[in-house]
Amino acid sequence: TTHSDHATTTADLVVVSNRLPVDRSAEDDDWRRSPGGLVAALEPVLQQSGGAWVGWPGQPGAEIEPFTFDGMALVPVVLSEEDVELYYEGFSNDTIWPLYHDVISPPAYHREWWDAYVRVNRRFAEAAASVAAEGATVWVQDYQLQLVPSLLRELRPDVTIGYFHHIPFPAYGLYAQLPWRKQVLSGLLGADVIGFQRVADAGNFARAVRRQLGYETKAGSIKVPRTEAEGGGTRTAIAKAYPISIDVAAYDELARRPDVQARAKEIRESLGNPKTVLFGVDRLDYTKGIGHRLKAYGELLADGRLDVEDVTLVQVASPSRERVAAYMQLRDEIELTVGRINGDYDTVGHTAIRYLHHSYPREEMVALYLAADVMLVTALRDGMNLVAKEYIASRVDGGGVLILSEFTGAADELTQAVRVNPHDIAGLKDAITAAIEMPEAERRRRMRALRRRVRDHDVSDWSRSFLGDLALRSGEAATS
Ligand code: GDG
Repeated sequence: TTHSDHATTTADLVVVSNRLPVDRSAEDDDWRRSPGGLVAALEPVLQQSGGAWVGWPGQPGAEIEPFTFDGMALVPVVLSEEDVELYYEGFSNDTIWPLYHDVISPPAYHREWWDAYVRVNRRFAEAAASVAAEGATVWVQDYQLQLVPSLLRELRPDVTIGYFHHIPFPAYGLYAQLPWRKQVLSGLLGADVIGFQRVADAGNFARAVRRQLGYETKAGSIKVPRTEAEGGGTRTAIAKAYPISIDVAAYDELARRPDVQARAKEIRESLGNPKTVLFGVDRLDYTKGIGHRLKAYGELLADGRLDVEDVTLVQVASPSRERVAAYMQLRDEIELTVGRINGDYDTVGHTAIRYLHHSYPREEMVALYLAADVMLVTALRDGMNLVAKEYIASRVDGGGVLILSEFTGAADELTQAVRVNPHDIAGLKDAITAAIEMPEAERRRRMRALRRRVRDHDVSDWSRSFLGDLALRSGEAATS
């Protein structure tokens, strides 16, 4: 066979994502498992099946041989400085990301970025092809790798291919802007199962396929013409929603730890024990609606509906994509706004906004969740939003109120949250005051329902359900 040439070992299950699930420590050069739910969900599955993970190790230019980590075979893909700039920062994060998030920031279309995207996607597909065993299952993750499914299918018609899209898939009228709209759809359609966060995302995708490629789609089944090499005729690809979740048990366990609970108390004390702590935590990204949140909060202080002696907003903005111009500009805007609000309303003993442009360990995040009376998730568009689910999973005390934007994937599931349209500043202000004043019984009733939902759908259910559907497809392919 052609596919055992490049790698000494092959795997029956291969995950492909832009980043490998490890980071290299600056101190001792050792690999550490990256934080995050995807790794937590897939690691046990890969360990059990002797699986492999293909991805970029995070250092430009680094040529690293495949190695084993925690029972997984890790297969590094090389990205040069230029690849990072054109494929990753350019096409992925300055074309696809803003376009797929409803053009909150204008997407840039550059042919050199597209060329790099094609080139790098081919490299990922080749790496996956070289490590996949005969008849293996390959699971491709996210918008940086939309061409990998079809490129891989060309190289390896024997493998079953899944793709999961972590971000929104936009409405047709926006998607149609993309100069390479047909190529991207055909790239995705190389997969047997194409997973989305929301039913609406799967619907937007199917509509784009109908309009751009003219393929027949019916309730998420898409008839895709086979190439001559595949024997002609058609095959069926499935486009369906698989809402992602978090490692609920891990958050539950952390939130019950006495040291974490003591830290939550300490956080409130260090803020001067305000009556109410409002909390937001986001990557510093223009999709997260941080500016809208600050505007509403600033106006509530200006109106005298909130008093800085009683309320503090803690905003963690973790550094993100700092070399992309739109992110530099966003940081300037947010920090100007925070500075203005604090300058206007702070007293010597109390601050309106405790702004933190840092990343924190998960323990500290959970302590912050426990310290927060009201959690603010005001994204203008978000595939899912895991912060909302983490807050709920951390509230082992049954307290806390979640304010949740209706433009997040999470809003489809978390129906007992206080729902907001972040563009409606008056409505957002009313929601914040309603959350602060919400009677204890209602708070607890809502949180109970939210906790039930999150507990019943954790991230291992997500991967099990996706891989289960993929296994059904591979069974059908074998019998057809
Ligand atoms: C994409 C989609 C979809 C943030 N700051 C710190 C920190 N975080 C963690 C959060 C959470 C994660 O990062 C962020 O996840 P989100 O889902 O909120 O947002 P994106 O990063 O945009 O993720 C999104 C997701 O993929 C999964 O499919 O839900 O819609 O955009 O886990 O806790 N974690 C730590 N310190 C920080 O300072 N430890």
